[in-house]
Amino acid sequence: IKLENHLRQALEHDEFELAYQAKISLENEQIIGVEALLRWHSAELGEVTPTQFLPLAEEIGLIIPIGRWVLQTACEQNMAWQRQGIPPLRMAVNLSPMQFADHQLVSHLESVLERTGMPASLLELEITETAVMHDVGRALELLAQIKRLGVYISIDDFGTGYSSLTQLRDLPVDSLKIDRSFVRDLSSNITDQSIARAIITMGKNLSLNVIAEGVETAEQQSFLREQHCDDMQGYYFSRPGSHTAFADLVRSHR
Ligand code: G
Ligand code: G
Ligand code: MN
Ligand code: NA
Repeated sequence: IKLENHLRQALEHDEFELAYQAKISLENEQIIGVEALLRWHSAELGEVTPTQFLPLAEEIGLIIPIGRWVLQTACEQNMAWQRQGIPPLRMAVNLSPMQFADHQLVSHLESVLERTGMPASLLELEITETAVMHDVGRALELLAQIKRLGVYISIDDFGTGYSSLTQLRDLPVDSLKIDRSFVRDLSSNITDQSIARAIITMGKNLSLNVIAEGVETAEQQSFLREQHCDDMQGYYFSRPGSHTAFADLVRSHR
């Protein structure tokens, strides 16, 4: 109850912030995009992590207004960076299952893009494999609508759900994000190596971009590069940081 009361006030008290983490090409180590990650600095509770409050936000429906704030803020920030001379980058935003089920999602996406002036091609939505596979029929229809806007779509936490090859073939998505749990022990665990290799091969065969998340070591990066994984994301290259820290990273990395 306590968490719920604070969470209900967090938006109006302006307690949310976005952290930004780079996505890197494995081929040339260029920054190819950025993911926005929600942070809650609660006046009463201190730092509360998304894993602590997102399930509750989802349960009580607050994820809808919070998710709208995230989308609007991320798009505004991306345009602000461009005005500061940062080259155009694709901005990824996470969508929870309830947001994905929201019938106003597409019209809301359209209005945020219009309001912020962000080109649809610079927006990426990350949707978990579980949310997509929960209702494949609806996902097919909704993803097709989102693609018609020109928005880029990724399947997050890939490998943890139960997609079949056939389902994946029919989904209008652009990218697979290999779940962090398969990357963590990549240097030592032969099973995880096989899984990562299988996802990369499958992605290639379906003409999908494949990105590995949670890359923390040079060994993990080398393995992924040898397997021709397209991109990576993780603490090894950069941790999520403030919008100023991210702008500095982009400038210093060129
Ligand atoms: O950034 P961190 O590792 O704490 O994120 C934990 C989880 O919270 C991840 O599963 C991530 O996808 C999710 N998450 C982070 N930001 C958002 C957001 O803005 N919206 C939604 N729906 N999930 C988010
Ligand atoms: O589920 P999703 O992929 O959206 O989760 C992203 C979360 O992963 C973010 O909360 C981010 O803070 C976290 N993260 C990003 N890079 C790394 C990493 O290299 N190691 C670990 N353990 N977590 C990471
Ligand atoms: Mn994500
Ligand atoms: Na993920």
